[in-house]
Amino acid sequence: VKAKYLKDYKKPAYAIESVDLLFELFEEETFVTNTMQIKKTDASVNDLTLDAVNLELLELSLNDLKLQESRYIIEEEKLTVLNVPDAFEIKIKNKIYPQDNTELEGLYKSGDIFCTQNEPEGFRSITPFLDRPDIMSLFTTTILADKKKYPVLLSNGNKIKCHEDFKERHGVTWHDPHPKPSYLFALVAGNLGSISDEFTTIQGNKVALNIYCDLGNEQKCHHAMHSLKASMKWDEEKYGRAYDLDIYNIVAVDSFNMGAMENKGLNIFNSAYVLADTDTATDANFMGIESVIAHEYFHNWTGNRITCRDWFQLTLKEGLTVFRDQCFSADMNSAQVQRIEDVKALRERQFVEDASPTRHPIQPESYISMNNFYTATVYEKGAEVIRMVYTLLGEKNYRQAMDLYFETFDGQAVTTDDFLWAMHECGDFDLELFKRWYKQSGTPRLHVKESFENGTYSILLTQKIPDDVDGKKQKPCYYPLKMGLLDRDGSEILAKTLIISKESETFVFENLKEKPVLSINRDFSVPIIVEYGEAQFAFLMKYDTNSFTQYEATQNFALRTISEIIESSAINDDFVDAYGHLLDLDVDLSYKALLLELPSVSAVMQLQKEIDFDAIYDAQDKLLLHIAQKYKEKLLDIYKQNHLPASASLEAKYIAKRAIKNRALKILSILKNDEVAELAQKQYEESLTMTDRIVALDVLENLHVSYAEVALQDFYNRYKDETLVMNKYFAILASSSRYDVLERVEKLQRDKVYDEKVPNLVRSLVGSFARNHKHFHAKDGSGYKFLADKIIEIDKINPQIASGLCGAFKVCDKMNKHNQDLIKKELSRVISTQGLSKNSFEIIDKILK
Ligand code: B3K
Ligand code: ZN
Repeated sequence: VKAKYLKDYKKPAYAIESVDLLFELFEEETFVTNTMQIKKTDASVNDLTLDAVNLELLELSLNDLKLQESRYIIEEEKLTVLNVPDAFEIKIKNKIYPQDNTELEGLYKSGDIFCTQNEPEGFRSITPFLDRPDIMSLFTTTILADKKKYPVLLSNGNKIKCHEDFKERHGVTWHDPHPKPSYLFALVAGNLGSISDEFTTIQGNKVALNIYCDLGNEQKCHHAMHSLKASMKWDEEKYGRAYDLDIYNIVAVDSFNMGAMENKGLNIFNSAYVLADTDTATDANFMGIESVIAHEYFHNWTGNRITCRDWFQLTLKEGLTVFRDQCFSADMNSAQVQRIEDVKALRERQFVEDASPTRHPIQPESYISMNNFYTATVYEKGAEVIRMVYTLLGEKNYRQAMDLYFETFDGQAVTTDDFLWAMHECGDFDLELFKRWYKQSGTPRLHVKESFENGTYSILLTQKIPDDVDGKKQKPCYYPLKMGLLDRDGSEILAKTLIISKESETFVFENLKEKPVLSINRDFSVPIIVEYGEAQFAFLMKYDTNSFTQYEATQNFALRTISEIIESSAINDDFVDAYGHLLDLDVDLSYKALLLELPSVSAVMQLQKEIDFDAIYDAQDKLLLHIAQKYKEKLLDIYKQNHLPASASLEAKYIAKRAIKNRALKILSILKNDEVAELAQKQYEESLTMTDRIVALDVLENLHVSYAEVALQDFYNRYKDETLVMNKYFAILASSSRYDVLERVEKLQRDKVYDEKVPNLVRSLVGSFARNHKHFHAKDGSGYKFLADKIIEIDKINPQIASGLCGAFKVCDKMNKHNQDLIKKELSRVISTQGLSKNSFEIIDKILK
């Protein structure tokens, strides 16, 4: 297994100016004919080496002359044509088997639909090519297929021709006028339903919008369509970027390795991010669709028009596009809730990754399988880095800098340095120091020491930078730190953005009557961990004017309280009182629902040197029980006030009512009494939305065995034909706290709804179990053995999904010796499996090192 390194980047020696593709789709095989116009860009080279995986070559000709076997070499993953002229046409015909492709990369079948996934390196398994993002070409694509089975034939760009002159078969030719890298190529063929709409761009161009799905699901596409139009408008308003083709197609398929893909003019989506109605999708699902639709649309400018020079630059398009979709969602919904949700997700996934043996900078230096680097770090931490640029520049300069970036690099494949150059042209920050965010891994910490004397308040801020994954020292970071000072009455004295650039620095605030209260890292302006000396959490929970740090104070106080319970089993009454105050707050109810949420197991785990899941669960339950007992009446009131009148409306007001009511129900469920069980059961039966139904089901599953049995059976019967809903069913059962979870998960794998070839189902059953710390980390090693067996099995089907599951073992070196030994035993067994993919190998190898 060989690694690739950023430092080895070389410019390509050829340009592929145009590509003409012919796909002849049949049930047993597909023929691909690829005609390319190629020019040398480096006169010193003689041979042309194309990327080609599992190549079954049928014809090869150069300038219309068939090539003798002595003129080319086929090696593993390469086709080399010897002694090529300076400019030439090459024509390759080969055969592939999409119906047998379970890796879901390249051309494959999802049910009866032909579709593609080419980022980062899937195109090479379709046809030989210079399959790298800095090769940008004009694509023309003809698809020929059975007329009845595949009435819809799609590719990138505009439809330029229909071929109707044969009996059972037909064809369509598409041409994309924008040069693009091969990873953005897409093809779809199927018998699909669709909905259509139209958008007129700011320049007055009419764009036809189509969303395709399985027949019968058309009515579930409207929210996606609405989100698409909102995204198009937002990008015009906020970034001055309009869409650039006459048609925008989205296709929803059930078998997809990730969320969605931004192929030029033909996005392909995991159906979970397109299909929704209130009977089958939760409020969170609706929001998820809005944000993924926006994300893929925004890629048209940040990713497609300006793409990455090489895959080490992935965060250039992903960090930036995540930042853009986060801002979009903040504008569409509640900005304060969005910020907290984004930070929560970052800490749950990225902070854990950043503290593990697979940690890497947002711009990694090497990889074995690029597919392993579509990570929370490259995406979410990458987005935080862009957010810091935005904060450093301010809205106006940031917009100018983005304009400069688009003007300068449109149509090119560039680097993160190019991006930062444009930002720096329009802003004033230390470019070289800031670049460390791209090259260093691990979550920086900031220690705060306060002092007050004679009216002068000072804070000594000391950076603590973790070593990199190989134990090498790393340097202090440069960032904008938003902070504020409050006086003892809770009114704000000042709000400021400090620039942090040194390892240690003191900031002084003069002429103060009394020692102020510090509110630090407001809006989470920098992705770090703050280490407080004596913090005024209870005060900030009451008075902080910044909604993020108010939330943060609550989380920190709760974390401190849980840690104390773990140590001494005593519950801090100050926290419980402060929590009681939150219950009375008159604030936006979806924000309040977040304030009332106690820290997750993962959040507590991140504080422990040696993770003790049992102790965490016990302490959490103890605190929650105390709160539920003490505030039972208030919580019941909150529940009742927001439960009725019932509504399935998706207006923010009703989403908020559902959020706060369901938070109250979940907290109350720790009481494990009949009153709460009956509330949940009634909610299950009367629910008008999936949001209410699924929360009730989850509560029942963990609260009342016999009520749960009835509800689960009802749910199964009602939704067994809706795979997307069945994902939720599997997830609830696999995340359950009941003692026999593993047994039930094993049984569910044999359920006729379950299919190991469909990534969503594997993620919701096996993936959810792997996140069920209580049972996954069972002392007898049964959870580890189960997952290891699954990884071996699934690796043969779909290496990307298997290597994703390996991530559950990342916490290995933080576990006690007993569990560490059990994990290592299982991972050693997996890594020595014959034919293990490089995807799984790379992750396990890092964990075992
Ligand atoms: N760019 C794709 C991700 C491709 C993942 C390949 N394993 C989706 C996105 O980020 O929009
Ligand atoms: Zn993306």
